[in-house]
Amino acid sequence: MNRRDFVKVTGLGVVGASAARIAIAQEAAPPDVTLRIAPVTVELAGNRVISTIGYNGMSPGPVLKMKEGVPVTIDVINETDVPEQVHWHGLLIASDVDGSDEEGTPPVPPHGRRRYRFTPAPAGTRWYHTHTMAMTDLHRGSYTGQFGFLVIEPKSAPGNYDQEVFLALRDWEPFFTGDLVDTDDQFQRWPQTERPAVLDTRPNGLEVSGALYSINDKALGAGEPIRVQQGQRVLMHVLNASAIENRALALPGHEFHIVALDGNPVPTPRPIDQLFIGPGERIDAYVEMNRPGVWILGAPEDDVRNAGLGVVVEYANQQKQAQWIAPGKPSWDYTLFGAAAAQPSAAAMPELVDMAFEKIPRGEAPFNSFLVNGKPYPHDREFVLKQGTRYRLVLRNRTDDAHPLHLHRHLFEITEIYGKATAGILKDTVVVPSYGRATVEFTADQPGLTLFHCHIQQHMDFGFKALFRYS
Ligand SMILES: [Cu+2]
Repeated sequence: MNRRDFVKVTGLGVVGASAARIAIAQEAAPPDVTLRIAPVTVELAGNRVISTIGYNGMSPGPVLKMKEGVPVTIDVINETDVPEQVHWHGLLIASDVDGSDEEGTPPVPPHGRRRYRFTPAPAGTRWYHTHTMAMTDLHRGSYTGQFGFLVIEPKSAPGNYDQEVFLALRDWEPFFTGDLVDTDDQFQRWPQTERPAVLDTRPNGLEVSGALYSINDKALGAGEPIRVQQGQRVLMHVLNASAIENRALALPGHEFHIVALDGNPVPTPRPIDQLFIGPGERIDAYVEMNRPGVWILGAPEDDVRNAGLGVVVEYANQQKQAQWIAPGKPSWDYTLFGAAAAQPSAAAMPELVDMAFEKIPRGEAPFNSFLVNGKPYPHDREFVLKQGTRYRLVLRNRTDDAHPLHLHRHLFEITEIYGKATAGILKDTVVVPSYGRATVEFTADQPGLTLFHCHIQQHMDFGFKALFRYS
């Protein structure tokens, strides 16, 4: 017990009332987890050291492990000069601890602290990260190193594997550019149901790009390789912790057996040779190590991989130069991992909510802005949920970009994407292709303000968000 706690406890006798006694005793009890937000330096490679804000002196922060259904107490200490928010991404928790100003979560004051208490659920690979606005400050919000994995362990043991690794994809040293090369469109074609008859040809505003990349805190070639042995099954937990871009990942000669998306087991686990993952998303996949050598697990684009987005996978007793082999045409498609779609009965039809997203080029010059259903944020009288009702959100992407759309505090089921019906894929973030559409369903069973937004920081900050409320 430190001096401060001691002072609190002696104060008890003065208060007297038993409810206050319990509250103060809880306040004085040590937390299960302490997160300290403070400046850190990250040595991405010997000659590349960056300054950012991290958790507990690191970026990424520690892998937090919690048990499903067992309440936790987390103390967040903010040693910076600005208010902070820690969002527990993918958890079904109350608005006042979810970590979003928009939902009314009290921030962690500058040079202050805040105690969070919640019951972690559901089991699976979740993550935690800052949720402040950044606007034009590229040293704030999710441009910083405030992110980490949060694993909620199930009550029963998960599948078998020999080794597990946590791989958070990141970009660093963001800058504004009017010259963004978007590579999302290399992926499979889809019906462009939302493509306007007449395209907006006004010049695009400045967007954000990264100069350096890493997996966890190391650029490709720096740090330790992932050491494996032939015959091992390695479970990879992949997170795109970027504030900026969708990413792909390949490992020459190996396949990723997808078992969960956003931490939730998929109905049809199966292998694929290349991952595609938007900011905020997680993929759990195991890899059978059956091709001895020294390989680069990395981004398929040469410039991105060479700027750091990769890690070496080294089999035991192999000492050659790490090899990269360009992967074939990507085939990523969420519906590969879904179940056959069932036709809902007319009586069980969910309530329809249409959301159309538009980009206004240089709408907040020199930056773009975004509208939802033709209107600016917050939309809080527009999207009113009735508790217990099943909703079908039709997400209409009327922009020339793919957007990772995230719903707080709820899981949704993808029922249609790329023009294909599917079922059983539960997620909290979905990448809706450019001029394409995704349909997702969820049950309104988490009363409280609920934020919905694009997980690309600049898009969110410039209007790509909506607030759902319960009636
Ligand atoms: Cu976006």
